[in-house]
Amino acid sequence: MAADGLVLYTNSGNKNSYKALIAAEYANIKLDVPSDFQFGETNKTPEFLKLNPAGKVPTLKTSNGGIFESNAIARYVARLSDTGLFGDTLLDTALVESWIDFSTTELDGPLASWAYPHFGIVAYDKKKEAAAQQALKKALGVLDAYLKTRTYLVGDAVTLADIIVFANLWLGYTKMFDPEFRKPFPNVLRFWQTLAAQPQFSKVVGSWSLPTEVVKPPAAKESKAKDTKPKAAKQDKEGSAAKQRGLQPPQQKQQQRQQLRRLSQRTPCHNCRRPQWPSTPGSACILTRLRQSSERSPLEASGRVPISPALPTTSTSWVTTRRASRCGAATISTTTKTMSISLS
Ligand SMILES: N[C@@H](CCC(=O)N[C@@H](CS)C(=O)NCC(=O)O)C(=O)O
Repeated sequence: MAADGLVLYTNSGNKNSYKALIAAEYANIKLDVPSDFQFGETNKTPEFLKLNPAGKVPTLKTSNGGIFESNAIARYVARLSDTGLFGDTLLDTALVESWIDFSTTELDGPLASWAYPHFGIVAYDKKKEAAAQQALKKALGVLDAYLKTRTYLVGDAVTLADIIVFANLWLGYTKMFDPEFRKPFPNVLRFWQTLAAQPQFSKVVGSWSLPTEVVKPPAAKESKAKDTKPKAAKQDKEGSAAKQRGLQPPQQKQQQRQQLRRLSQRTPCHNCRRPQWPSTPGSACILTRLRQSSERSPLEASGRVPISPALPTTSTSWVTTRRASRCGAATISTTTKTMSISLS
């Protein structure tokens, strides 16, 4: 039976659209799926936004207006004829709704958090992945125990609860659940495979196979996360840990070490043999330069300190300073020599 004017906008292979398409098979109605739908374009047009203000798919166009959110679309389609997809009693209907909500929050949410980074949809984060996997395993454990004595979730026939749980586990059983992951949940696997074998399901989803390994996250994103984040985090951590211990962060320490190395490499002035800084082997120290040449010193050039060509006497002295600092449990003492020049 063709339902008048029912158009389902979706990109192909969208597991959320499977919900309405499978329900339509049970309702024995046809949903038109436009083949010219362009994801990211069609769903952003003003006409589309009138049907679904969020501009997302799936979206169902009826002769009276649009319906959005895949569960709501599936519910609407399941009620278009006497499908039995809500069970036989009021309690059955409530349980169908219970499992639909469970599926959305406990299965779809964590599975999406785990899987989407593996498809490059969002950035990969190891901690988030572990948390999502843990939450998903917990929910699958609940589902597995419940299905131990049951073929379907509510009653003895397929309901909308089965359809929605099936669709929400689609990415898992086709891309993410490798043999090791699915091993503790044999009843969920049997349930899912039983549904996949139903003609109303297989007509929509086509062929599929259980994954032998988990889809790998895009290499670039993973390595970027590995290369930059932890390094920056490590430096940050070292820096703040050092600050907490009253020490300088690592970059400053490195600069200090370089400066000390430069100072220790002083070479004698070719004329007076005094160690000079900055050190350029074979060159003259500033005092020699002032004495021997007509070169104007920067001080003289500034006009603030007039220095006559016949220089007055100069005296130099080295001041040794010791500084102790703490590095972890050890005390480090640094000795710095400073040359002071006095012109009289
Ligand atoms: N909770 C929604 C999810 C809808 C959704 O996120 N759809 C995605 C594709 S799976 C979309 O249309 N994204 C387009 C966009 O965000 O612009 C449902 O169940 O229908």
